[in-house]
Amino acid sequence: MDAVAARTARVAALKAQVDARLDALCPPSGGRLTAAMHYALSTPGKRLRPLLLLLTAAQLGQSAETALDAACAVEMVHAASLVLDDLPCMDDAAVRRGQPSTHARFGQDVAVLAGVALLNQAYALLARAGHLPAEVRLAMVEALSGAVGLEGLVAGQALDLHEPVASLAGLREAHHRKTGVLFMAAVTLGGLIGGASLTELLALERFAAELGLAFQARDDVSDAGEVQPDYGAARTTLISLLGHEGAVQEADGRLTSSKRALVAGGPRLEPLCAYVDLLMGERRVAEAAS
Ligand code: GRG
Repeated sequence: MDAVAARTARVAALKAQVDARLDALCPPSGGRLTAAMHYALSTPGKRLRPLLLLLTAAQLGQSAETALDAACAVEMVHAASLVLDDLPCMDDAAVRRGQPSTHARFGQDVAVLAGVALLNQAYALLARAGHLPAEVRLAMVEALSGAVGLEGLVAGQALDLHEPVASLAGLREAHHRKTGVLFMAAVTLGGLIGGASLTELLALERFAAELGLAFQARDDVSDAGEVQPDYGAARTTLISLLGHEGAVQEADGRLTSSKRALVAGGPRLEPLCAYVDLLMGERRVAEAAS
């Protein structure tokens, strides 16, 4: 097996561990609310955030088992954000991950409760990770709740709904809050579990912030080739601000910067560079998993 195939197989195996643990942590039995939570978690997502966490922790010498519940906590926050984002009062999306969105399947009332419950279960999972020192658990809760709150997803969503962006700086800020902050929390949790130094933690944050911008830039580029939902007034995107070529350059540049940040973080982090393209190119991972 060559190195690329080995990495692809490793990522697919980690993803399968995340899927199985989420299934165990949030089984479908118990009623309509737990069924909705299970549904929101089990629709086919790429599991990018837990993979970032697990690969970071592994790079710092920790097993997948040690970091698995923290990885699931991050995915629960992500799933909660998608459930809430899809609601009619937010982005009003009937389909998520190729399937009916959670409110389309279970009703809005249950979807709101499922999102809130997933969020709380995520923090509880971190607090209860008794195999990790209390100060690590506390730092993890602080990092993850910070990524959700007034400096993260919630604030980003409020801006998205009520203050449409028009400038490049504004769009980057929105992209950062939508994606970068949770990527940052994922690698920070991996770093905390792995006992990263301050220099390594800062490098990981920089890496994830750049990766988040690359991810969103790629999203704008690929969305531009698809039929878009009718949002009324046209949305500002990297394509509308920079043109197609400019948006592609932005994506490539951010990806390069993300790898540079890892290199700057030192020899323990540098090997993560080899996984960046793999994580950004979902197809090979999905194929290896099937
Ligand atoms: C209280 C958690 C919480 C959130 C409230 C609704 C909201 C505020 C925020 C939503 C922000 C949002 C929808 C961000 C989108 C992020 C994003 C890039 C989603 C797609 O990520 P992928 O491609 O998705 O990793 P999969 O489906 O593969 O997991």
